[in-house]
Amino acid sequence: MSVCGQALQPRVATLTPFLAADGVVIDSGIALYFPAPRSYTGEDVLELQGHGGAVVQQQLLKRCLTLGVRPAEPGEFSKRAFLNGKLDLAQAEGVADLIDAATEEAARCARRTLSGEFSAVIGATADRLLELRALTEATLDFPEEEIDSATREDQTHRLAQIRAGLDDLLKASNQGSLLREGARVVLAGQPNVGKSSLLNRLAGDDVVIVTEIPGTTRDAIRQTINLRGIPLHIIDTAGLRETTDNVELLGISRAWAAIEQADLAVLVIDSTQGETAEDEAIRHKLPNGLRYLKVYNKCDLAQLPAGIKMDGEACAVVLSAKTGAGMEELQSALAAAIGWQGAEGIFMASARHLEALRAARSILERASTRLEQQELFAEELRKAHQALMSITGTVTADDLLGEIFSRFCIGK
Ligand SMILES: Nc1nc2c(ncn2[C@@H]2O[C@H](COP(=O)(O)OP(=O)(O)O)[C@@H](O)[C@H]2O)c(=O)[nH]1
Ligand SMILES: [Mg+2]
Repeated sequence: MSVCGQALQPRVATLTPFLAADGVVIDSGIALYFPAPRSYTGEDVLELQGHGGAVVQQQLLKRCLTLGVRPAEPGEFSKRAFLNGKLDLAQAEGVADLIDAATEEAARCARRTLSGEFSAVIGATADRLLELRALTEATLDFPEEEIDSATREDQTHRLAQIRAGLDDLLKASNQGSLLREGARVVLAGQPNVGKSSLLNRLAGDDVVIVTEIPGTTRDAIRQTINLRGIPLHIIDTAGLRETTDNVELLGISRAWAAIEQADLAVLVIDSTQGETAEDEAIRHKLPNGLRYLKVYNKCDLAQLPAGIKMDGEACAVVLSAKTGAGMEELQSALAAAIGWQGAEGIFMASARHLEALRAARSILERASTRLEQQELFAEELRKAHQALMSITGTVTADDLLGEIFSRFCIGK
């Protein structure tokens, strides 16, 4: 408070000069004092809001440092809030997600986690698991043959319910991780089919050079677009063909490297030619298990109607990158192909949350085969319960905390 030269009323914004040690005014601004425990971290917090600017801010910071404070580490405020019980772990991670959110939908989703909705659902599942644990541990004192069939049925029923709940939770969390991480979509195909034109059309901008000369695109070019709130990382590649041009060959090997790492390949085909033997050869060379979507481009030239069409078992999109016909349908098809089901009721789960949810699910799967050995069954339930509780941080190792909070930016 000596910086402000006056006592501050709790939680009232006070206009005050900020004073150097010799009483000279460094800046003037707003001081806000939050006495513990009613602050973000649960500790005493003083906020000084100055005019900013590199020099004045440095002077003020220096002055505060001489008074015995030190700069916070990345995530230290949220870590303290967690340690003081102001936030649980999933909520604290929601803070980082909110800051990092790349789209409005991602931000909305992170706010829901921050508000505790995700924790509440995890907590409810953990509670049901705890009840089942209690029920099971109570039977442990009896010899195996004395557990009546009603108890056994009750256990089976409860376990099935918990497992179904976990499945739903995983589904909702998987969607959240799509919102956070996005998906990598690679545009692949022969030269000159219109891959670069399609990227430009999707990005709504001239990101890539388009010419009628086959082999124009040499490098893999990345561009992130917002597809219904999901960050879609689109990679345009060199056309795949036999060539002796060294630069083009390098481009083609980069194209295959990008395809290896993609979540989805968009196979662009020139609809004036239809799917040729070369297109088929590219399709057969795709990595096993990689999902792909066929796009028949240049429908304006081929005089085909734009839209979704059935192409054997799968659906394909007929469009024109030049006129924009069929682009709406392409967006829907892309969203479906990467597994997007809409932003309703989903949670922003981190890789750590997903891992814990999957662990709990597989432990419970194993538990369902152990009903005949109640002691083993009880042990599996305990492990699954622990996995769930690690999400909200009720049971967490110290080194994990360091790892989580170091991802934050400084000052949060
Ligand atoms: N009429 C028509 N021309 C197109 C369409 N898409 C691309 N082109 C043309 O096809 C040529 C090759 O396009 P480009 O995007 O460079 O193909 P890439 O080699 O697959 O990247 C260019 O002259 C484009 O203007 C389309 O939908 N309709
Ligand atoms: Mg190109």
